Amino acid sequence: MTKVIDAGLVAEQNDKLAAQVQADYEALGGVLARRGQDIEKLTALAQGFAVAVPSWGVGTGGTRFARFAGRGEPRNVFEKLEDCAVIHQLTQSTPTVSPHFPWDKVDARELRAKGDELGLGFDAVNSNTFSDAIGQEHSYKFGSLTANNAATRAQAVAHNIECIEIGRALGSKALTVWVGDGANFPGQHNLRGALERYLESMRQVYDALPDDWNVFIEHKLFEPAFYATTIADWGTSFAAASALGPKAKCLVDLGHHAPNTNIEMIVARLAQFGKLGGFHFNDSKYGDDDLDSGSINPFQLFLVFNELADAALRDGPSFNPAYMLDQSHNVTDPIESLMNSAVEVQRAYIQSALVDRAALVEHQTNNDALQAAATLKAAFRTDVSPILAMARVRSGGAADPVSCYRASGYRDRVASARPVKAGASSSGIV
Ligand code: RM4
Ligand code: MN
Ligand code: MN
Repeated sequence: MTKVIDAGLVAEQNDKLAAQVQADYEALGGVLARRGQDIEKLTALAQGFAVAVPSWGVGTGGTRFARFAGRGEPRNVFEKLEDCAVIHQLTQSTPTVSPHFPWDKVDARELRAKGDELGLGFDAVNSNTFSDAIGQEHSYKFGSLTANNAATRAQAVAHNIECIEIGRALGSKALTVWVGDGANFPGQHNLRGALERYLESMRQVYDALPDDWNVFIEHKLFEPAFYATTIADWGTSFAAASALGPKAKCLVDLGHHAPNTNIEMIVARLAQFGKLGGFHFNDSKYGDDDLDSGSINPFQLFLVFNELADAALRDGPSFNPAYMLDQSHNVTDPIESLMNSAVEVQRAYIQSALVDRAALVEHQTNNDALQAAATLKAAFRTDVSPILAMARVRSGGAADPVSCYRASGYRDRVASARPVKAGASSSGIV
């Protein structure tokens, strides 16, 4: 397996921090022992945690106003995988990549071989019928799976089925479908008719799923449809997933809700009814901001994981939602942002494991709202960084991923090896 960052450099960087990591770990171990918690178990949990990296996240994103290209951005999916391998090597928590088609379209066997070479697998494949690909016959300007034009719908269905085929070749087990379909004006289309067409199209995609596959339906409140988005909310997503059948589940992208929506409650509802397929983790202040996970509202991320911990206890191993990041980076080095985000999601996972569930149940039973809330806060306030650092070091990663990455000079190296492509896109997501 090719190591993208020199293993000697990682070991050297870790050595410099070893005494500090050990001291912090022992101190936290003492605090947790007084609370009756075994730090070793938590470290093992952290080592078992994994979240997929979005292939599109390692490029610089952009907005509809402009895209400011980053140095050494990957120019194709093979280079994207190399960047993803850096993230996994240093964090030891992102062993898979979630690819997007047609953006990442190449020979699937070559792509899988590149993944194997770098020690990376493939998570859910994402289809794209929200923009037109070069040479495509029918435009998605007025919709894809919901389009009025039957040939456009058929083309969108065929693309999703092709994504399943590529995913099979990559060893993936799920297809994520997000469509921007909707209306920008009242009256532009029939609200019910659009959803009927969506279901008819998705039925064909569903029927093409292998037995051991899932399709994840991703809802989003608005954008690019600013008046009415066909799959705008978890209710519509749930109705669609229920209508399609057991292989269809709902995907919660944390940025796809109105501000202040109680997302953890949506998570609890979907889990209760067996329809929680997975996540796109990110953070937001206003809309689909695609900011780094935990950068704006880490308490919300913790509360989401608190519901996941509860569902895992109730439902056992059958409860197994897919974890993916979905972010766009405009002002940071995407590798650094994705490493930080993986760590933040892992942090919320470990904090949720710290919740004293017996005490919480007792406070709930006694209607002791103050102590119930304090029980959650006690877990959230615990700085589990020493556990995360120790987990990384034990798994062969970096005690401090960002400083190790900077010390490696990877960005400078790829900046000279990957000169900016002439005519590279100047706006929008790449
Ligand atoms: C959408 C949605 C999808 C992602 C695209 C790039 O807003 O989050 O998951 O594939 O953006
Ligand atoms: Mn998403
Ligand atoms: Mn989004």
